[in-house]
Amino acid sequence: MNVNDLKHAGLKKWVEEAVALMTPDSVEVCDGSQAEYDRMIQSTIDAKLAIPLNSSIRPGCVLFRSDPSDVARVENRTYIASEKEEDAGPTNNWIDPAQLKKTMKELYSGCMKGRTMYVIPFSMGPVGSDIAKIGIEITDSAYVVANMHIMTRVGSKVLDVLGTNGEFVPCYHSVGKPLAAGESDNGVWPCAPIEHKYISHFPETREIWSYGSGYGGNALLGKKCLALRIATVLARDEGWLAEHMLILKITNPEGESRYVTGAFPSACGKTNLAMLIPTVPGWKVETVGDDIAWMKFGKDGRLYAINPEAGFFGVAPGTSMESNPNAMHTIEKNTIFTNVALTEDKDIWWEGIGYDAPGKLIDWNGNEWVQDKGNKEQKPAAHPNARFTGPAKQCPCVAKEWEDPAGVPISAFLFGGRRPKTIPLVNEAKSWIHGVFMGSIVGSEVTAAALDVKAGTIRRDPFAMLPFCGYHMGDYFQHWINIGNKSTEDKLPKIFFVNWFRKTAEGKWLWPGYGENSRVLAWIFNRCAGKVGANETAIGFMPKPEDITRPESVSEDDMKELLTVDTEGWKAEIADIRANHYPKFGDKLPKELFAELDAIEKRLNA
Ligand code: TSX
Ligand code: MN
Repeated sequence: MNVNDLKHAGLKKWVEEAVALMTPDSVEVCDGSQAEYDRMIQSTIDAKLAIPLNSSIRPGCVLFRSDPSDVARVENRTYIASEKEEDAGPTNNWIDPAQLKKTMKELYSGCMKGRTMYVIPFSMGPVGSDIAKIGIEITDSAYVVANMHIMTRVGSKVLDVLGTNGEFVPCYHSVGKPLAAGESDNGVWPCAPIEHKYISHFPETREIWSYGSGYGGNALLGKKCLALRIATVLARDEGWLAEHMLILKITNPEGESRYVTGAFPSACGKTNLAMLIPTVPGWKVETVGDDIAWMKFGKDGRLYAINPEAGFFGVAPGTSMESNPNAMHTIEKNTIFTNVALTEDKDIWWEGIGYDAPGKLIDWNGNEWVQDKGNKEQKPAAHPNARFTGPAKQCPCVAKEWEDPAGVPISAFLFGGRRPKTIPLVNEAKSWIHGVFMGSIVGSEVTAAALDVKAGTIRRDPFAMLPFCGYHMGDYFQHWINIGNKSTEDKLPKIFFVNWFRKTAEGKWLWPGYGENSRVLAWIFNRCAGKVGANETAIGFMPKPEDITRPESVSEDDMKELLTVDTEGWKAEIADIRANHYPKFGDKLPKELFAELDAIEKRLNA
């Protein structure tokens, strides 16, 4: 489709301005068809950026290897450019929007020379859903177009909903690597050096400008940029929630279903939980979403969630038939792999895939790689942040209502993190504000891989939203408190804190995790259904020992340790929050949260 065929005058004008600024050789408006997807993939194969995988093992799949400098989101180059610095808050990078636009316009000037500009109309959420939002991404990357086809709903049907004057979030993206006449990428992943990369958000004008990176969250602008950073601002202003949460459907042996959402910091196995296979007989878990939930109040006063995405952009290393068979089946076909290793028979391999590397591989840098299990220093064959992009509809456990435009009614919010000590297996909030407190203190143990903080300390990531909130985190906590005042406690989701990662003093896992987590989900389900009691403790409601069935591998003593209040540990936790965590948010930290802290401390001392 041609720019002149665009019926939306505002959209047409915006595209024409971009063309004048970025001077591409040609412009294409994306229609979202399979033929278009195939053309995008073929063009990246022709440019030697993509390698087709073995069609008898992995039909419709390709492998990309990025530039070694362009392998992950770049938080230090991610900006919230609000009019006032105070509105971005202390946990976001801020630049004056006028100044940032001036800098970026210079970078955008002529940046698409030698390339095609693709105009991608996309819907976050089922097309036409009341909860969905439309974005238009302008990009010079066929890799981005192909990924957006999987991760969002793209094309003409979106333009139909947009009509002649509908609202959209304008998103600029360029890899920042113009081509000379006759030049091709020829096997070199295009991107700009780090100091020219900008992932910019303009919350007041609801715009996204991204430059210099072709990777994931930096380039697929519907995901972290629109569905989280811009959407949090819309949600604050319009009274709903845009959250970094998975969405699960749980069905009990009687056939009754409930839906829960959950927020976890990175490396807690959120995608594994989203696709969990229960070990408790008769229970079923299905997936509605694995990363983002948008929730609005229905007329009945309950919160309804949609998954704004249409695919999974998951971390490959560690994904195996053991840890997540449903993810493994999802990515058997029609999947884009980025920075995984390539086998001799043109299949994929990564660390933690569950079997040894078969023969000689090509690693994510494009070099020959032979597994040497005796060598602890060996560099991994797949980048630790290597990804798969797979369609949600291919997931064997995707819930039938995953695309329901009305969303699914939410019974519970889960918060969690990797906490080797103190935090029990499960703990239910006593009230909405207590639950907001739980969300605000989410954190995970720092692993040896992160060099900035001492291993063994807790890195706080409130609501798992620290890198994804488009405004001041203190105001975000207040928004959560306000949401609680828009309905009644019987209709609001119950809030739970879970911890699959408790260890003994000797460093042994206390809880087997994975499918066994269904025992905890069953208790949560039954709490929501009013079918089970609880012990009221200083930190919240906890299961009575007889109400959570014990996995075979867990001793009675270990079960007790998982489910008792560590009073001394909690006192230290409270002191850490008071001294080190809450002060980060300054005056904007709602006083209700300090009051909650005082109340819990008082109960612990009673
Ligand atoms: O994803 C995980 N989940 C959630 C699953 C639904 N992981 C992997 C985290 C890294 C992404 C887990 N790791 C979980 C978990 O519940 N628990 C653990 C810790 C653990 C690891 C290995 C064992 C037990 C616990 N092995 C044995 O007990 C034999
Ligand atoms: Mn995420």
